[in-house]
Amino acid sequence: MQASNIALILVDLQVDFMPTGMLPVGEADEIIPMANNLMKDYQTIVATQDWHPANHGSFAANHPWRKPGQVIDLHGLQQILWPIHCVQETWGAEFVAGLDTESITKVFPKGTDPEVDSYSGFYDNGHRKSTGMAEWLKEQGIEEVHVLGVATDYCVKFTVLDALSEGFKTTLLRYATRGVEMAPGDVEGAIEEMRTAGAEIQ
Ligand code: VGL
Ligand code: ZN
Repeated sequence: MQASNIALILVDLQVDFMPTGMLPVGEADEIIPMANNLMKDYQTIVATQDWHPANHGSFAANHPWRKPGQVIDLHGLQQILWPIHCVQETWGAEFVAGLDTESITKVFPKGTDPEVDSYSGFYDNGHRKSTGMAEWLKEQGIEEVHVLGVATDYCVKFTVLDALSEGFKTTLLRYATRGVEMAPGDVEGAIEEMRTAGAEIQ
């Protein structure tokens, strides 16, 4: 059992990020049994849920003649365009069927504003709006977080970096993460960034 001031953060364990989903992350399904096992050891478990409206600006399909992987300026921020994924109220946005969702204490949706993406579970990519996760964790007396999920090089990375800047002692459960690896080395680079920022890597 982990101490009661330590929370487990599950990042985006949703249908669309699994190997058969709309934004597939290789071997992401391997995380599910690990997450179910780990959850038994924590009293506070939060899950982030990528939760986009259909008109979200991160979807290539919402920009004429653009395709996934291209980068555009979205209201002043560099935005990588993605396939349509995790649309609110659709199957793809659901947590993976085998995930023990009963054990999740609280869910934090993100990416709900069509004008700005949100990789981190704490803030949007412009760092303007909080999801309330940091405040909520602090209210519960949480001082340390352990992070797993997808994608190592996007939502996991930015969640870990924000956790550190919010003052949480932060561990990346690397074995229970999988990455997009759009370019070779992206996952390794993300892990080094997290380590440099002060995260412990397990
Ligand atoms: C993610 C790209 C777009 C992630 C979410 O969960 O890492 N990546 N939306
Ligand atoms: Zn997304």
